[in-house]
Amino acid sequence: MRRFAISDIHGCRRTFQSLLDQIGLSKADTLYLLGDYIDRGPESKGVIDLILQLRSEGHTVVCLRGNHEQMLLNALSKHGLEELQLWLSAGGAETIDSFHNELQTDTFLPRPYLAFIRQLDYYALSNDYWLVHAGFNFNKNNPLDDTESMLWIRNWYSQLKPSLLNGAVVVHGHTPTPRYLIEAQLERLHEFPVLNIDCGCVYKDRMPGIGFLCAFDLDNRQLFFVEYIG
Ligand SMILES: [Mn+2]
Repeated sequence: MRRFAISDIHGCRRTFQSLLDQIGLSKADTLYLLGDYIDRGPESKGVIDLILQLRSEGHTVVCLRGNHEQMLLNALSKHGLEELQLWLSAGGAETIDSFHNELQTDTFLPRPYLAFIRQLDYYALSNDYWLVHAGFNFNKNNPLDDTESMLWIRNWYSQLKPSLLNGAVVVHGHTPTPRYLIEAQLERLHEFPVLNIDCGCVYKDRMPGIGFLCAFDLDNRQLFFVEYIG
């Protein structure tokens, strides 16, 4: 029985599948997905299909909310042109493409996909880990009160208050980080209990060291990487 975390899949279904094959995910394992399933990459619909398929096969998959899922919900609920444009320009156009002509006039996305996105949690606590998309706002007395920061925050490490964690480690994504820096973070978890597992899968070739989807084995404290395969 192992626990894994993966973040920022961004429509890269084939890479996601390949990473699941590499870790040999079993039904006894728990898979934590830290948000940003959709946008930018080629198969946003396919990523959600794969998650729903894993669940229907009996896998335990805990899915958290990313800022990209929130942007989609904002575009739908606020009916503002600005919200819609913001989402489309942040990769939402590719998500719409992935649904081809399956968009619906009453719900926009077919119901199972919309229901999946609406039920996403902001964070998960699992024994010795705090799991979240972007990070936590440690300027709050209780960082677990600030859901907006959980989706969007960057550059928060200097505000970290390890005493609030009670020995837990924060695992997050959201900010693309070169593979060697992720590996370096793992090496010094005992002194700085935070690990960013977003290796910029969908941004391959934009920056050296990124373009990998990363899985973290929470129990064995081991990292797995698969290079973006389209
Ligand atoms: Mn994000």
